[in-house]
Amino acid sequence: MSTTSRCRVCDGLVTEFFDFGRQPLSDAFIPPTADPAEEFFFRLAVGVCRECTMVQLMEEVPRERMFHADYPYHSSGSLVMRAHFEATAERLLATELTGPDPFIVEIGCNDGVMLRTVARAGVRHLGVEPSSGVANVAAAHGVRVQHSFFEAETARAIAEREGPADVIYAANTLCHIPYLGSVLAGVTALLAPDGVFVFEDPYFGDIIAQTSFDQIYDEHFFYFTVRSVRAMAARHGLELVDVQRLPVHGGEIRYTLARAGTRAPTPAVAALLAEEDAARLVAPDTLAGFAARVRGVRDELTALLRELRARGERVVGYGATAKSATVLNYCGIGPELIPFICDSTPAKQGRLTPGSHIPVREPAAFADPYPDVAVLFAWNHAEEIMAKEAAFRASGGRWVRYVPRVWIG
Ligand code: DWN
Ligand code: SAH
Ligand code: ZN
Repeated sequence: MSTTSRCRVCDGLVTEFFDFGRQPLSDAFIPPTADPAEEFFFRLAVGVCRECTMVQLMEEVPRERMFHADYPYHSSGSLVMRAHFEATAERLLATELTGPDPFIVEIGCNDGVMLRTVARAGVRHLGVEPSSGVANVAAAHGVRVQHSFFEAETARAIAEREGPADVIYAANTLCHIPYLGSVLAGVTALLAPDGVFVFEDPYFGDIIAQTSFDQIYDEHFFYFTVRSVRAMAARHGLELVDVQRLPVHGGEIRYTLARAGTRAPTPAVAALLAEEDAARLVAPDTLAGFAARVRGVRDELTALLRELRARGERVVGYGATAKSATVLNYCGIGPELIPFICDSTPAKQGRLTPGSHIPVREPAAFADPYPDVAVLFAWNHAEEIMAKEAAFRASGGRWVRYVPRVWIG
């Protein structure tokens, strides 16, 4: 075990600041009949590059183990996210895709949640999506999709075949790609001279502010900040020209990159940089404080669940998220504390959560009968889920949340 590694962006020295220990693949829900000895584990630890400030995992999981035909996450599973991506598409159509025969490429289009709107508008588009199960769903919705990993070669081939892209877009995908240099080389090969590369991912500033340590798992290789993204862009002749904070998925930033010198950066870029500096986001004492709070959440959450069990209360989980893998495995929570988790994703139902082996059941099981307490693992969808399940609280049920702190009510 090494507490340093090399930065995947600049080759500088990365210093570890938290080790979650042995963790499974966050989206590898296993059949109850599977041989537990076959489950894949790796060391989940996170560090910061002392050269370019990029926060990243210390160890990388091979991409084919995570993104394949059976990748279970369907982006359209949340109404709020559907509305978010519809609005995103409408905005791009109205601002960047207004020229003659505009072209947009999406990296990681999943089930086509964003591109469906673009396709309906009749605008030329291409989704690049390696997980063929979700890619086929996108295609069924009229989205043009190519089953591959976006990287330099893929991008060059698209540019040759279809010409330059006015917009390259990625949501919750760029942070999943350790080989970022290859992706950015691809972006510069494919982007039109005055085009934009727009991407949105969880913001490290929000992870620190809310102690949302469950954002850290195998698929999330990078944890971006304005400073680290600006430095990464500059290495590829790109410039960070806009940043916008987004409320989705627990706090994200949408970054807009353009070829250096083609667009004037908005004041939001300097403003957020100054905010990050004032917060000393990646300073050793900030990271040590985060680490101490993570241990605190673990201790409080496990103490609460044990107390509830001792009192004979019925506890279930809600939302078998990828994020929950880190919480469950790091805290050592299994079916003895949470007998099952409800989730609306058919591909997760009837299976067991990775590493912690908690059965996943359909949402109908939640009310059959209502438990005393439900742990909300999909805390980023709290409003949507609590509204949908309003009858649970009305029946006397209580929710448990653990972001930004352990809370029951
Ligand atoms: O970055 C990623 C994000 C975009 O999606 C991927 N690496 C994997 C995945 O992460 P996640 O699983 O943590 O995402 P969500 O969106 O927090 O997952 C929500 C889960 O909760 C899904 O399994 C669906 C389920 N759900 C539900 O059962 N009822 C969600 C809603 C809104 C509901 O009403
Ligand atoms: N954009 C969607 C999907 C996010 S999940 C949303 O915001 O909800 C991350 C997606 O990235 C998965 O569908 C995964 O298959 C895809 N992905 C991972 N590596 C990729 C790569 N190199 N190129 C394109 N897509 C990739
Ligand atoms: Zn670096």
